[in-house]
Amino acid sequence: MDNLDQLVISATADFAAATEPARLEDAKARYLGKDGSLTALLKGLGKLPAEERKSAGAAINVAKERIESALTARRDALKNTQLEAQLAAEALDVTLPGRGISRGGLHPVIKSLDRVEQLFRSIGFEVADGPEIETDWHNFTALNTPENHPARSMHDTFYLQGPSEHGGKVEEDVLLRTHTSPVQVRAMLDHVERHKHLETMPELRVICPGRVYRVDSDATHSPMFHQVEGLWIGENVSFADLKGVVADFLRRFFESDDLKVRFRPSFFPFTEPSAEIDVAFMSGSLEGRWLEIAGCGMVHPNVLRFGGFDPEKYTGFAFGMGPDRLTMLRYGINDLRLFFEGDLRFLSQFN
Ligand code: 2NM
Repeated sequence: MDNLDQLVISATADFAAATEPARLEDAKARYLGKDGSLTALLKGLGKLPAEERKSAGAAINVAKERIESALTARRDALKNTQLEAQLAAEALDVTLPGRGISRGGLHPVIKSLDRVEQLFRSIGFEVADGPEIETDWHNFTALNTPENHPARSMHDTFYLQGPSEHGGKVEEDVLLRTHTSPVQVRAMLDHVERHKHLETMPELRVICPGRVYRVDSDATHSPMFHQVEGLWIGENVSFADLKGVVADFLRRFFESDDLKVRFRPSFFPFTEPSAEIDVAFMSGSLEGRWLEIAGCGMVHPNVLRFGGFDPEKYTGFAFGMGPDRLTMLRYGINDLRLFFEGDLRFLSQFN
């Protein structure tokens, strides 16, 4: 075997020993590179006698081509091995079943609101809604809230536009409603407008569920929370009616007949007299503890008048409660913030 055959065999063996592309290129350089052994032979051609040069050159070129084709074959082989490894690592089992599309569900507080609506509809109440951005008049003035009342301060209410002077007239403030009572003011005005041609108007029975806003944020207060308020106005509506309607509602809402309900004197600008409503469960982890659950009272004559009703002829009761709190009690939830974080691990438990 001559030198050239030796060189081809040794190059082919070196190429075979290279198991990654970079090593293969190193091996190539040893033969075909600037200082490679085959390149040295080509450079040596000039020193040969003229009559030997042609055949020696041809032989070297044959060897060069054999080395180059061995290199190309090894490059292809390495590329294939790499591709196969990648395909194996990233294999997709296209026969696996799909993950499916998960169905959305109702938020637990919305479920409570739906339940409250359903229970009040069953005793003849309508459900009303109104704007979340309210006028100062609907949110405070019509509800008999005095000018200096703390609820009207910037520390308690989100105002969207401060008072500004226009041609000497103070422009009306707008704010994020702090309760749903302004919806009831609108319901009163609307009711009176629709029935003013009658000697005696039909009764107004309405509940107003929705989002309300206050400047308050900690473990038990969220700047946005929910409220549902109820209102019943007629010719002979009494505090006894209020007690019956509320106690019956609470027993049906909590699906419990052994539920104690008590009315404790209190104060609200929009009702007189006013009361807090407490409940006590007779079983379960909260057994025997009085829990404040709602406020209520007989609608103040000034509020009736602002709503267009003659307080000499009509009386009414109103109440307001927090469906966030009702939901916590109903499901045994201990942190209000869970409702507003949007964590599916929490929310999906209710659907
Ligand atoms: C409460 C407590 C007591 C209330 C009053 C009215 C209106 F508009 F008729 F005057 N709506 N809701 C009311 C009364 C709300 O929430 C704690």
